[in-house]
Amino acid sequence: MLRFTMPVTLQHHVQQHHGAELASVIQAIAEASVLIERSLRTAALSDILGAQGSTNVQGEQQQKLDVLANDLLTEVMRQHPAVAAAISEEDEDAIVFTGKRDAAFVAIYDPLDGSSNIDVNVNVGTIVSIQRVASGIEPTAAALQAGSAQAGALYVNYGPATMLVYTAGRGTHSFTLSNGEYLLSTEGLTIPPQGPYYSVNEGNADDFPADIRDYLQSLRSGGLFGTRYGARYIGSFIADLHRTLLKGGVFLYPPTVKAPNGKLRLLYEANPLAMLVEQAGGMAVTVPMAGMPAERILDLLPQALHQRTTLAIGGPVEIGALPARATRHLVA
Ligand code: AHM
Ligand code: MG
Repeated sequence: MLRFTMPVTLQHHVQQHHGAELASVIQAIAEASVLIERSLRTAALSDILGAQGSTNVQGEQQQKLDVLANDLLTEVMRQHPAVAAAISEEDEDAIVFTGKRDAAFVAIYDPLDGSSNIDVNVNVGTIVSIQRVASGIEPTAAALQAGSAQAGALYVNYGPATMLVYTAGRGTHSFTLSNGEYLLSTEGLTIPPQGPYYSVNEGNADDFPADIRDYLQSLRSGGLFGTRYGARYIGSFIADLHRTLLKGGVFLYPPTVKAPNGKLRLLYEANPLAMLVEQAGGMAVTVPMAGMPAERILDLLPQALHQRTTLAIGGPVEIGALPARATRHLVA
């Protein structure tokens, strides 16, 4: 006999497990992402592809869709009574909303990650970290708490299907956009302990620390685990991470000569994804130059909103096998 089960909506899921206030913030972000998704779907038809002609605080060229996604998310956050401030990768300073002294959260986001891939119709994503504002704390100080204090984190992967993956500290759960609504796909995602792929920009390999080059070589040759790893690199963090979360393996952005502290941003990219991956049984650590100890991403105390970090993130087997200097106080 066929049984019909009601699909579980995102809002219902968050509300049931984490309360109404956080649920309404996550739901508002989800609604903004639906509008971003619509713009992406028709961008090639409506003159919103291509460069805006401006650069952001990171000195990167902004795409029109970067600006559109940023404006949209910021407006939605401004209107939400529980959000005290918006902190965006695209804006130099925090946007602190007036008249919301008791608001419980700050929203920290990369509105459209991987936007250099938009013009070639490759996945892009929205990433959001939600920090709690303790009473008497300025919103900017709340944003500079360690990643381990995050109330929640989510990303939206705009792909053949649009998926939203969130955690609020009790597992990592995925939802698929269907007729304007996110419906539960998988409750309690678990990253495979070991996977078939490594993901890194190998064009930078000559710059990597020698022991990281050796590590990658031993994944390729099968010398490390007796099985040869394949390479996958899209160049959109969310697309690379979504695959890593589902299929297993490891994503790395090690230090390079051009980016000695890594390229990815701690607040907008590394922290939210570290929480999502840890909640799914994975790990996320820094990849310092040889001789320096690695640290758990979620333990880092941010010094600045736009701080960058090196990153290795993925399954416990691959992260645990990183060169010893990089994991010595993390692995028993
Ligand atoms: P963005 O936030 O400006 O779009 O840049 C971040 C992107 C990530 O999506 C991706 O993982 C990384 O940059 C790729 O960098 P590279 O081209 O150096 O490999
Ligand atoms: Mg970006």
